Amino acid sequence: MENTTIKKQTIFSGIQPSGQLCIGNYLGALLNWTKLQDDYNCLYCIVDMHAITVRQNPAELRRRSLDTLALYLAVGLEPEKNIMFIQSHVPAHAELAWVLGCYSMFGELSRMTQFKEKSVSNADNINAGLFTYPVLMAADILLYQADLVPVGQDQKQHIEITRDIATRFNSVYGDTFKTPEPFIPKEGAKIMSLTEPTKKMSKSDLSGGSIFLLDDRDTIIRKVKRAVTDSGSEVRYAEGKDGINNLLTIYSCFTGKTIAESEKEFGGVGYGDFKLAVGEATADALARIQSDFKQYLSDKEQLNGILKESSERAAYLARKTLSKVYRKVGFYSL
Ligand code: ATP
Ligand code: LTN
Repeated sequence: MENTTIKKQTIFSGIQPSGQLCIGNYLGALLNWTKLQDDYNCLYCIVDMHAITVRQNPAELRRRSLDTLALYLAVGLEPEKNIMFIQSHVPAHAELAWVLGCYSMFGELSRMTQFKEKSVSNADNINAGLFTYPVLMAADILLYQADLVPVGQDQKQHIEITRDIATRFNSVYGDTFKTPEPFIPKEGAKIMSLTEPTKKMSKSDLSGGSIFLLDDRDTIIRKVKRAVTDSGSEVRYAEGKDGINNLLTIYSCFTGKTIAESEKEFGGVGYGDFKLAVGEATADALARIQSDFKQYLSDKEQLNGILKESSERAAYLARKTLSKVYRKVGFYSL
């Protein structure tokens, strides 16, 4: 009989342990990761080296790295199906980043939106790491010959530059890297801040605009109640209604209903009652994640075991690509 076995494609993605994960990270990235784990070879990284492009408290960074793994597990990523590891545990990421830096152009890095935005929000620390951030991200992805990269909308530009770097390298040295595709959810790709609905929600915003995955029920309901909306009264998805559009998106992501169904459900209902429903749906969805998180976090030995085994598997795969790259660029080997 003909061999019909199809090799599974590879997925790589990562989240910075730069704060408590928020529902933007969950709906834009993590939720998709859980859906992909059965059909792909998946590597999910905790990118601590990216996190230090912004000043971090060392003790907190250490703690959050482990919290992030516990959250990966709590949202349903199974250790048997996914390689979940910490970036700094696999030195090949830094090693490939150096090489790729020599094939990345100053001009293209200067055009990155995230660099421009973070240069404004961290004006006192516009360091070289912030500038070369996309090069390290390209190394993360290209090391594993990833086919798909599930991320939120904001990372699309970084996947594009990854593709450009890969293509440039391949054109000089012959086929070396696979060029990856972004995988962005239809709904939830860009969850906006509750207090400034024209800005993306982010885990490092501590001003009340972000709902964190570990926020308790009352906090979630209070934050949604205070969410900025418009002066109208109709729960409808429309231009100029950024706040309501965002709440409708959050509601539909957490309940599995479409935007149209949600609009219908709240026809004739005031903003106050609608906000309460959004808060409750969010809190309900997060309650299970929170109780699983506590359980996973209480077993540090299990978490360390997962990290150790995963980083060994990742290092093995990464080394194969790195050796090929070193050979191609002409590094002498013993
Ligand atoms: P920071 O505030 O520290 O810059 P962040 O909240 O932007 O962090 P990242 O670690 O940069 O989070 O991103 C992790 C993943 O979450 C990425 O795939 C990113 O695209 C996605 N993501 C981040 N914010 C949102 C959002 N508001 N809506 C949808 N996806 C998001
Ligand atoms: N830059 C990403 C985090 C990240 C990443 C990656 C995502 C680092 N390396 C590789 C996908 C693939 C961000 O979300 N800010």
